[in-house]
Amino acid sequence: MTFPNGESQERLKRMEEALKDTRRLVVLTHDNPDPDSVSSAVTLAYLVSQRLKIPTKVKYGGIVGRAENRAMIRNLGLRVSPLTESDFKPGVDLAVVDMQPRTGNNSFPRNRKPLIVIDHHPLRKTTKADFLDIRTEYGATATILTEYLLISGLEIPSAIATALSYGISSETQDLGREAREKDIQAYLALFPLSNKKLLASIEHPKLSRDHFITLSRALHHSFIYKNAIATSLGEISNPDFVPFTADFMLRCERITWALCLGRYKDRIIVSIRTTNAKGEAGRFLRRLIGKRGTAGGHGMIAGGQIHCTTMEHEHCTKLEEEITQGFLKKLGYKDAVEMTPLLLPSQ
Ligand SMILES: [Mn+2]
Repeated sequence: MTFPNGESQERLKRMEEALKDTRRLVVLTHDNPDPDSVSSAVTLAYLVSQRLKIPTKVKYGGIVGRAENRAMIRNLGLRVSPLTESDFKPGVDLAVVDMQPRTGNNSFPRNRKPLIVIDHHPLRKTTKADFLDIRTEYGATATILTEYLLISGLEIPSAIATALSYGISSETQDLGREAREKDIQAYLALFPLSNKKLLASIEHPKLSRDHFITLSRALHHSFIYKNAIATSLGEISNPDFVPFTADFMLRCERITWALCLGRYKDRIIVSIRTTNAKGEAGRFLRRLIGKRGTAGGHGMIAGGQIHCTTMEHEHCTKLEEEITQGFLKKLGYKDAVEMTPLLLPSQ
């Protein structure tokens, strides 16, 4: 099997045709971007600015919270910045990566249509674009962008190769979660071009004291029932603590489903993780949250949010209990079950 195959060649051509009248481009990631979306966005910006000479900026909504993601941007000198109102002014075309508008996890304006959408999440009915490249069979959006980059014939800067390697490895937990042959091939193509020292500095960053405080809270507020674990973090200073905690708790022995909830600004952030490759976590969480908010994801990972009219403690606690009970019910534990603390007093 050749990598990349002719399909990406064809798609790159069509993408460039879609950009023929573009004078300026903004590439938008999802809110609180992860390494997959950041590396995909900077690679798209590099392709467009180098090949078509179109001035291109990478923008994100929310914050970059996770220490690894901050290290990635800082140590690789990636040019990404928070979104401002003026990014959406007329005359600027918009591209989105690793997300689709109107799914609740991004700040794409409702009155605009993106020129380009490149993503590996399932296509939503509402998604429209001049150029659409959705590949759900890929473990990472960064793999799609790696194919474009390899086909473009452009020189591959070490910072971009390193960013994409980390994008693929973190999205797939070192190629173990939802990674397919394409992801492995992309990673292997990038590996010789990546800066190993910088890669290590991204994977093992210093952690804030806040991180340890939240970790302690997570441990004390985790409850188990059979193969399920649920954690309520309460108020958090950094939305990325929620997916981080869900990943971490899933490592507990015998646990195959993890739910984590955290209160951030005007919403409750929800993450689901499962070790079940057929878990359909995205659909699971969309049904669990229902009309209370929005959610998305894929086979083994999913994220969502519940917008709250009030963040009053009682109200949030009640909502969180509802979600936790719903989580257990969807796993087949029909009656209201009693969960036990993860940290039982030592015997
Ligand atoms: Mn992704």
